[in-house]
Amino acid sequence: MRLFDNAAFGLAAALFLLPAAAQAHFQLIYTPEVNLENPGDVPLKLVFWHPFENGHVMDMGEPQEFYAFFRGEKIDLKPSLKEVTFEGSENSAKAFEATLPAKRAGDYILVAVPAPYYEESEDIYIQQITKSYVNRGQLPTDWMEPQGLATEILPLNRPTNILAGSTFTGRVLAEGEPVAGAEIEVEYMAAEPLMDENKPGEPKASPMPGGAVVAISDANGYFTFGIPKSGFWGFAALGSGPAKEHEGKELSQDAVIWVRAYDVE
Ligand SMILES: [Cu+2]
Repeated sequence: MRLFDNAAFGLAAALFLLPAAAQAHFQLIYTPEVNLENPGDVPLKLVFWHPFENGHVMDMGEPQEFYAFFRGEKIDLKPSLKEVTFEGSENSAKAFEATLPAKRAGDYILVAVPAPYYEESEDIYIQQITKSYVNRGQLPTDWMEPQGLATEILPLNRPTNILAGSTFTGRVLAEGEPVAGAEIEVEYMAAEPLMDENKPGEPKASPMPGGAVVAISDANGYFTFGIPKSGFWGFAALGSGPAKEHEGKELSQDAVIWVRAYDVE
């Protein structure tokens, strides 16, 4: 969802009770285990979804870019992309799977630049430039580095090792500069995808009664959010990117980051 900047659309949404309006879209780059001990191939899923609600799935276009950043170098993952059908609880949609070869120890920053998606209910395009993180061997190497993306959220806490009950701080950037006052939607991956079946697993949480959870970045682009529960948490800065138009329509170029929280046991 995004805040209505158009009163007519707000009214239309209220009249027709569009379910999409109450939910947050999130591009996923998902693998169940982000802390790896041994070298090997890591299976990945790219799904454009409403994972907090375990809701509607959107058809993804073929990603424009998909790579891992490792020790200062890009590993192109596009050749490993394979189209799959993700069967959500409400519908099925086009998604992708891929493989990350994680041979050496360190951080693998996964970056996906999807093709803009046309959202009919809002008559806009959405492009969620997404990052998620895998680490091998507990060795921190690259996670604190910006990736030079059109827009991105820079993590200030190690994204593969967040304590449930602590906080996550991020900084919203557009072309490397901080974005003040960005609207950031916060999402819990309530149902994690089942890797073999291309469908959601059992949800571990219910959707929020008030709809989207939202934070606003401060004057220097920072935001902090208390992580209440273990699992995967996503943050999406809406419209923080420099591109504002695609094929003659409004484009929301968003920055998405996923982090993994664990309980202290
Ligand atoms: Cu939506």
